[in-house]
Amino acid sequence: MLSSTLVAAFAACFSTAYSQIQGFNYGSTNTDSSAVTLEQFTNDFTTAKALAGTNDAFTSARLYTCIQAGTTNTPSDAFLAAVNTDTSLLLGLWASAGYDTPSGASLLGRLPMVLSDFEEMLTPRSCSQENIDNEIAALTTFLQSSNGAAFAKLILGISVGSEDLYRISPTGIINKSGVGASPDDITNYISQVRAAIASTAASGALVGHVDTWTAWVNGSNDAVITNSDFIGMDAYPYFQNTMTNPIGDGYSLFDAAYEATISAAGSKPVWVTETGWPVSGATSGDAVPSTANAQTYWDQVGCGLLFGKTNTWWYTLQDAYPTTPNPSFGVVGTDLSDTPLYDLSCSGVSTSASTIPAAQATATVGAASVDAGGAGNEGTPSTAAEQASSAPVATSSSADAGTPATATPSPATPAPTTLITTTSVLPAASASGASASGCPASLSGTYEYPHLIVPVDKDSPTTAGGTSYNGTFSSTVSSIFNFDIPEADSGKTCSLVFLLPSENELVTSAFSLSGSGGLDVAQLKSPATEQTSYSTIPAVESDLGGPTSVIAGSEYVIASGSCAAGQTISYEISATGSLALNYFQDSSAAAIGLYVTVC
Ligand SMILES: *[C@@H]1O[C@H](CO)[C@@H](O)[C@H](O)[C@H]1NC(C)=O
Ligand SMILES: *[C@@H]1O[C@H](CO)[C@@H](O)[C@H](O)[C@H]1NC(C)=O
Ligand SMILES: CC(=O)N[C@H]1CO[C@H](CO)[C@@H](O)[C@@H]1O
Repeated sequence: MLSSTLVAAFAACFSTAYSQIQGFNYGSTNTDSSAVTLEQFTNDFTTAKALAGTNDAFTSARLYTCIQAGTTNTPSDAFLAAVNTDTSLLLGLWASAGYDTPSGASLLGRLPMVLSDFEEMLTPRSCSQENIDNEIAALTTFLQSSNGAAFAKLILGISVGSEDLYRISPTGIINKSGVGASPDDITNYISQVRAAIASTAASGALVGHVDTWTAWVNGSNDAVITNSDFIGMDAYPYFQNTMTNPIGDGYSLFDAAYEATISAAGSKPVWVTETGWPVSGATSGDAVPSTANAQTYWDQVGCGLLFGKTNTWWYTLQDAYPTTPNPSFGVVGTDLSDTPLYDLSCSGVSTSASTIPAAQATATVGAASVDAGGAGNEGTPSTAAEQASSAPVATSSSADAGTPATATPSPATPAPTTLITTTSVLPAASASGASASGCPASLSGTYEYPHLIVPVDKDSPTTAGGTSYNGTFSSTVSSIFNFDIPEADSGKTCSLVFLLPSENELVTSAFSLSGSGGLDVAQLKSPATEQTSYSTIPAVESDLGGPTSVIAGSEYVIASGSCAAGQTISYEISATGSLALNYFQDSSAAAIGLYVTVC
């Protein structure tokens, strides 16, 4: 009953200011380890909504645990506070408590011991399971209370765990980030949570997981992606201290992490569950905490890239009560106040890329390129209890730090590449000065695939070809491709690429190719529909030309320019010469067909 319809409903409510959810992260304890009370949660949620400059857009809370601090499995007071203040929730269940072996002492009472007692002594007991049982008990108790129905309506998603996979990775271990959990554990707990809520008012809630971007792009964790309804990503350029990470690179580092995660997530939505820049604390690599830098990061990453475009829970409203941690990320200090430490209004911030230094130059990333670690972080909290409280965990950087996607190896066959650079073909909202060099032809980074392919036949001019999986180009048939360029690509560079692997590279696709000739590509003034026939092809906006000779084992970059974010862009491709090509458009294995790569 909740799921995406609810998300859509919420989005609609906030559309005056922002069309997606904005919120902050809320720990269960204060910096002195005391429990956050009902009154505090209530004041926090009320203050977040009233923050000067934000247009009342910060209406959501992400929690790390369902358990009220200091209790075994009493529901968090944040739940009632959310109901009372109409605050939407990304719930969290703490999923890392490790394993323990029963102490010999606890078995001594059984003397004399039998073999099974010794076996029990040696068998690790999952404390995490006990912990998840308590988390689930707290959640279901509140769902069954008199406030349960109102609470369920506020749930945007349920995250099973937080950065558990980061903590078992080399960088997490080097940085003593504390106990983590394996991908198997997380997927197991996800099933348990789904089963536990199935008969409650929250049945159908989106269930997923939150982790650092480095964990998401690690293929060994793919099962967690497969089993999640959403992907929560934490990323902190501040902590990427083995890379060049001054505030001037904050945007590009974040964007690279975000794009890599989106790429790894496939069809799953990626929500930004933690990011921010500290207002005070130690320097981390080149990253200097200050309110001025926190302001820059808010403006460029928050206002420029995230707010209104993707569900975002910023780190954070307040992390400095009663004492100030090092580093401290709060947009308010020790005193809770709706007057922030810096300007949150996004005023003077244009979302155009030109206001975002260095973004265009370095934002590309090889999604698959998480090699063994090497990079890492500092300042991460070391116990689960601390973690569940409020501290952000460092986002690790990977060893490929600074290696843009353009350096990723291209497919096996050495491919002749025709590069026809046109800077205006993918119309941009503004001339952003995007680099004219274009994006990689390979699909190793972010890319868009066509949402509609329509063949049209000159010999059958009034027949609507309808939707097709194939691209077909011959002396009589051409194909029209519609691409929906997401808002999120605003300010980026898009390249239109045509990929034709050699036959022996193909696994899940096939093509037939005969004759000789090239392709002629035209951008159309309006998108095609399933009813489009040869006689109703939309007018040509511009002729982009194309490769004069198409041969298998090639990648062609047809045109590059600023992404037409938020628009549907349509291209007609015809054959030249005697070329006849019919292929099954497919992005898995060896990708074949027409795509827009984004960088
Ligand atoms: C990748 O994930 C696996 C499973 O979570 C983990 O054991 C491994 O250390 C990770 N590798 C890196 C480089 O983070
Ligand atoms: C699509 O392409 C595949 C591979 O060449 C071919 O087997 C199939 O018949 C084509 N389908 C259509 C409708 O052209
Ligand atoms: C606190 C700590 O150990 N930080 C380390 C995290 O990992 C990186 C890279 O291995 C080190 O540079 C940090 O010193």
